[in-house]
Amino acid sequence: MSSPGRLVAVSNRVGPVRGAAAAGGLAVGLVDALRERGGLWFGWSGRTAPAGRVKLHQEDAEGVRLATLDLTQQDFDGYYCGFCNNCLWPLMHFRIDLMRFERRQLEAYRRVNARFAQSLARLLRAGDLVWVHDYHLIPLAEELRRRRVRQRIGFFLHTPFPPTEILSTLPEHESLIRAFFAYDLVGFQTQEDLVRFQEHVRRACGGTVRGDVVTAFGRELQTGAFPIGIDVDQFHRYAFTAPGNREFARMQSVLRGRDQFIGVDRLDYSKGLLRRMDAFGRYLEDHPKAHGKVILLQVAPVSRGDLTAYRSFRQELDREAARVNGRFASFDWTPVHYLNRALPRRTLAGLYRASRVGIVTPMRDGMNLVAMEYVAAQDPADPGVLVLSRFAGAAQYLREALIVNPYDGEQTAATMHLAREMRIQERRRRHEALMRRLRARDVARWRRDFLAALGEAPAARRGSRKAR
Ligand code: ADQ
Repeated sequence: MSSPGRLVAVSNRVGPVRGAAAAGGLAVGLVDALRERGGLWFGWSGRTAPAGRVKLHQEDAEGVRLATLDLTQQDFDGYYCGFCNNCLWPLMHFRIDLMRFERRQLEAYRRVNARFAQSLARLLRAGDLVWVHDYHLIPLAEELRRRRVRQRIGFFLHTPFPPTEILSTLPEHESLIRAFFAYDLVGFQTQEDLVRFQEHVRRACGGTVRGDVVTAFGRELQTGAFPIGIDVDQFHRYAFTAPGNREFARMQSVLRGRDQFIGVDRLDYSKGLLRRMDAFGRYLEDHPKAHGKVILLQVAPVSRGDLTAYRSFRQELDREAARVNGRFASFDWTPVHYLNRALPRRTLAGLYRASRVGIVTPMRDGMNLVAMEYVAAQDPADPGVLVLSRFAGAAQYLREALIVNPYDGEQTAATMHLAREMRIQERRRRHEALMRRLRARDVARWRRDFLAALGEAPAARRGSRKAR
């Protein structure tokens, strides 16, 4: 049974709706569906306000209603900087060495989810399909159910899901996992993430798994893998029309025949930037003939700059880039070009196109859209080569990339060489196959598949939601 109702998207950050494609991120995936169904998008306003003055803001943009709530400073610190990004983010990326758990922050996380639920419940209509995004909002459905919300609610996790041994290090993990069971559908990026979730429920929560249905805490939950994708043709167009093609031409004249390797990542420890820099240094060490002929352009805008772990990581990366440049640069060649800036997506598309090799080597990543954007921006007649970490979800799908283990610096360096030297026939063959894969799993399919599965979530299960 498919629902004709509105789509209600919920995510930590909302919008933009106008120019969503140019802004990238989640907006690309959601805005079309919200427009088609005359939807509502709910989340944090991005602002803090004193406790008595926290407001719900509402506006309409191109047929989509945006509803956003302020946070108090205390909630911002405890929920966003604290439990979300100092505890759950490292945990989801298998970095328990960086995980900081404080009960006060867990309380803020629950409090913000409860506030979101309270405001959102009032805005919902019968027949709405609610789609909640990412680790910030895991307990949202539980809070909505407490407020007698009966509509179908789905959840999609954009990060990886960790193995049970790692997840069990989180104090009170059971309450977090129980919260998943208030949803009608929970979706993951890859089959591996899905299996890890199911394994955890079986081993740590005494649950059972039958096909995609997971039973625990007295409830049944539909689960599935829904790999996210990009709008392939649109991104390709960005690289071949103004201003992307101008950026491409400008870059080519700056490069003057040199080969460019490109990395584009939020400045985050999960993205493998330190080891990438090191592997590039190793590549230069091993291939003196490449000196003066290759540069690595690393674009890495500051992200979550309020957090200590991110600040010290940035300093380490600055030092590592300086080390490689100090070791190899000559008066007319600087091997590492490093920009701490966000760039317009059309500019990015031109830069990808101008790069002989795309280096995407996260230590752990839910999917990784940069890998897909790099492939989509290439010229099919003379395409570049993608070097991709096996620990990005994208490696499950993009089989014709050169797959590396980012913990193996020697292999990564050797693969950089292989990528640069690859013959044109081989590059074309791989690129063609990768484009077929991108098209088969683009962002429209991700959205369609998830919403269809949510629309079909069995009504009987929704009726029996007695907590144990
Ligand atoms: P992110 O961790 O942000 O996303 P990613 O999938 O690579 O990682 O998406 C980043 C997006 O930001 C890309 O569209 C990229 O073009 C853009 N971007 C990066 N650097 C930029 C810059 N300097 N200027 C402009 N734009 C830039 C999370 C998960 C991923 C998952 C996505 C989607 O961590 O694993 O793939 O959500 O589900």
